[in-house]
Formats: sequence, C-alpha cells, structure tokens
Amino acid sequence: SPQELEKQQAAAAAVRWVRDGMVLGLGTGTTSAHFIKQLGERVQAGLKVQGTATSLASEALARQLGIPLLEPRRGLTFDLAVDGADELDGQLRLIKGGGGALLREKTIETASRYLLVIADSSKVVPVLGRFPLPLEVVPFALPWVLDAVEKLGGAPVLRTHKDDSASPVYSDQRNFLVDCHFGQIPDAEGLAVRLKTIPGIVEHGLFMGLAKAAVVIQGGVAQVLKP
Ligand code: DER
Repeated sequence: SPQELEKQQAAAAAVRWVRDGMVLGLGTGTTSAHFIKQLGERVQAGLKVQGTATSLASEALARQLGIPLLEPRRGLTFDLAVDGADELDGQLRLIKGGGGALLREKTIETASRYLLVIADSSKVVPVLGRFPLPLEVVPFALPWVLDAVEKLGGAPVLRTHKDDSASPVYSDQRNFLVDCHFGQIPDAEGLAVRLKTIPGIVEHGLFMGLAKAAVVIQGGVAQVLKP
C-alpha cells in the first residue's frame, strides 16, 4: 500500500543516520519494524552497532536479524533512538502508544541523546488528539482511572483483542492499555501534568520535548521536520 511504501521510505532514510559504533534505541510498530529490518541488513554487511529495543516484539526481531542487544543497566544512554508515532504536530509533540509500547519507548527515548521519528504523511496533524491517547494502567486501578480520565474530558476505552474473546490487551509489563478519545488536545502539556496525578496511570502517550527531528514522507520525498 502507499502508506506501507512511505513507512519503508522513512525507515530507509533513518538507516542512513546510523554510524558505526552507535548505541541505538530501537522503536516499536510497523514503521520501526522496517527500520530494524533495514538496519539488520547493514549489520549483516558489517555495521558495528548495539541497541536496546522498546518492546519484546522489537527485541525478538532485532535478535533474529543479528543486531547486538544491550540489557538495561545503570548509565546506559543512547546516541540515537528511532521510532514511529501515531501523531506528530508542528512542534514535534507526539502521540505514541498505538503499538502498546509507550512505557519502554518513553524510558529509552528519555535516555537518548537524539530521538528521530519516522512517519508516513498521515501522522502529521495541526493539533494532537484525533488519535486516541494511549495510557498504560495498573489493572487494580482501572475503574478509578476511567472515572478520572472522563472528568478530564476524554472518553476512555479499555483496549481489547479484536477477536471474539474481547480479552484485554496486556503491555509487556502485564498492565492494561486504555485509549482516551479527547478529539483535540489544545493544551498537551497541561493534560500530561494532570494525567501524572492519577494513581494507576503508569505512563501516557504524550511525548513532548523528546523528538529532535522527524523524517516524514511528503509528496514521495523524505522531508526532515524540526520543531
Ligand atoms: O506504538 C507506538 O508508539 C508506535 O511507534 C506507533 O506510534 C507507530 O506505529 P506504526 O509505525 O505502526 O504506525
């Protein structure tokens, strides 16, 4: 599909940012999967990098492709993290978490010197919030989190599997994921602060002040966007 091609193009552009010796944060989602696959080809051709993945799924893919992986340890920082986004605005504020990996993504990307977002053109928005904001929630706290999110103006929906089991989707940390439909988020910083006061919300999908650049395919060409 055209969107899949754009994801591959964005991933290919990002691979060219990688230098020998880099310690990389490896993102999660379909665009990041293209990046990891193309990075794997360069590793097999002799590129010397190490990485830590932002999800068990990305870790398995990277391992299968022979990308040397680093376990979490004190003081570990990343030269470059490459990851997708569900939405990005003009200041490179992001909504992430569509793939359910927001906790490890925000952890790794906060420990990274440089976060490069890779995205197809459909992700660029004037105002965040059309995409429902993902939260990672401790199961015990769910009812009260749903009440609190509603009070903030978001319609919260527990993320369930789309098969007839309708069983909850679990994060890699065995927590629930809740998607909050705000429609538009005019004050993302204010909402981020309020969400952090709600007990049981482990992490939210607003990523602000983290992305230094984004490679977005526009008109079939890779554009580099900066805040
Ligand atoms: O879950 C995530 O944060 C992913 O990076 C997501 O935001 C992008 O997923 P996609 O590349 O499959 O569109």
